[in-house]
Amino acid sequence: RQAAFRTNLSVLLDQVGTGKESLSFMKRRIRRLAQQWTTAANRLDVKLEQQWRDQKKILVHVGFLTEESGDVFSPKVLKGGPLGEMVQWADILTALHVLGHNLKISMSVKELQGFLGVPPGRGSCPLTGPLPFDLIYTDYHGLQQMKQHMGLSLKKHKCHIRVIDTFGTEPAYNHEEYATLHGYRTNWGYWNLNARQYMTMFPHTPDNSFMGFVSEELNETEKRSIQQNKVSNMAVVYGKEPSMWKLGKEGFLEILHRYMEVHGTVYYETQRPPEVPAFVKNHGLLPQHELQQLLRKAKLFIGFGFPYEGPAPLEAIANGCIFLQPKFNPPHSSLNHEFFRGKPTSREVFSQHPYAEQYIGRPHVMTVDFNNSLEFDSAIKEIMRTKVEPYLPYEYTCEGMLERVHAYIQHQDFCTPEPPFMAPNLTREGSTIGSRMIASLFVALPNSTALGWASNVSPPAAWPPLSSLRLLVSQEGQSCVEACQSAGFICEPAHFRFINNKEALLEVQCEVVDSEINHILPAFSVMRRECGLQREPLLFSCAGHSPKYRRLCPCRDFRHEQVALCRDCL
Ligand code: U2F
Repeated sequence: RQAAFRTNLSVLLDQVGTGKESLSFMKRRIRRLAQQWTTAANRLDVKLEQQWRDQKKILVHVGFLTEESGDVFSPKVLKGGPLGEMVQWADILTALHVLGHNLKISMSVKELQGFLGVPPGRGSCPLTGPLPFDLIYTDYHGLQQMKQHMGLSLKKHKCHIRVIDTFGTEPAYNHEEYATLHGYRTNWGYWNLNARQYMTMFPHTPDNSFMGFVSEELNETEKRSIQQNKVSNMAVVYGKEPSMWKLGKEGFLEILHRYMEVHGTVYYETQRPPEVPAFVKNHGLLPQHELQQLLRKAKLFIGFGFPYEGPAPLEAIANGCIFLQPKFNPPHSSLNHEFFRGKPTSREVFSQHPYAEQYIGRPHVMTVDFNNSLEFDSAIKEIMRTKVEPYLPYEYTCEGMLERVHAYIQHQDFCTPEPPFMAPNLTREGSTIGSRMIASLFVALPNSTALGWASNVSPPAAWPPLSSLRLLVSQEGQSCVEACQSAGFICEPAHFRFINNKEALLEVQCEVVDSEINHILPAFSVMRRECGLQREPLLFSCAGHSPKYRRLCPCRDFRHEQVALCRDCL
């Protein structure tokens, strides 16, 4: 069946259910953004020009909100607890509904069992028949619950699963045996999924798929009125929990207060939290729409280093604030910071909000060393005199999210075995390389004929399409994430299988070519003239790097403000 866009959200609102603050928060959000979703659906409908879209049967099982997982989030919704996850789930549900899919929503193990058709009960009772869904969106808690209640059949059906995973999972942590043998074992990873089945909140690592969420959009009139009503000396502090204000913040809060009126939205019960200085005008935790109103007046939204990578800075920038945040030197990661410890990634976080820093940047975002009071002082002054327009990257608009989720649903397929690989007849651009290594080697693969498939045979359908592939060799110690980025591309794990061959290594003049199980492969050691190909496709990793190795990297182009999609991806 063809999926048809839906603009009425009442069925969805009924499906979400009642009885918990988290559900009420999500429903309020869905209602508040309803108009925005409708406009976006109409626009995307026109943009896709009647393209056929399969209607999928989709189950959404929100594991972290189930009683069985302890649901620590719901009781904190009105008390300054994390809301980012709820923002994202509300938006995912809305996107799937608006795209016209056949949606079932489960927030308890009982509902999960009902939808899957497994008999209720505690033990592991395998699902015997076919899976009644094309796709299941869940999280790590939900995955664990499915394992407990679907038993062995989970393995058989796991290609249909998508895991909403805020901070991301790198391939080395995802491969059970490899993680266990090489020190990448955590409480979360080791599910042996294709790493692209993990879907993140920001485009952290291209090894995973970027799901995202949406932020409020403004029309031209609203933008103009916001710019006229900005109070140039008004700052709002990012941090709704008193603990986010501790940790020696007094110094720079004092400096900030010299120039600006400081506002906060810190949760409190009866008394003002002692962490919040007396000069701060604390509004208490605000409902989302009131926070937006506050941000519309403020000039500056300032982060103190925590929470990491939340939605609020995007909302602030969308409402015309400049986001000022601390640089982290050394970077924070699971190796040195409590918050990231045990998370299935070694990603290094160089500031409180790397997306804001890398993808948005000046004039909307300023990332400075907060320990350097001169630098901090001059940043404040610069912010007060800089005029900025409200800005929201396309990928965080409703249309951008619908477009991306639509593309994933129609094109990502982890169930059909990939066709046997045929070595492409790589055409090379640029001069002869000889025995000397060049910094980067681009290979254009313009069409199927150039890839060595006879012109009367259609090439295996690859998504993203092969036309987007650019082969590049990293520097020693550099990952493919960085190598592709520094050339203006993005690493595309789906393309690894096309470059994991001797032909791609042709110019390197390897003395030995081995095939091994290691997440930095394909790669080669310059010193030893040893080349290594990857033997385990699950370990293809954009993130992997190793000091003495140069990696072979499958990069691809990407759309402006829609990094998840290549030019020909729609
Ligand atoms: C992130 O979670 P947080 O909930 O701490 O992220 P924030 O960026 O602070 O904000 C989430 C939402 O809270 C709303 C605001 C955002 O949409 O509009 N809000 C509000 O309604 N009222 C207020 O007074 C203040 C904010 C991240 F998203 C999680 O994944 C992480 O677990 C967490 C820790 O790093 O950070």
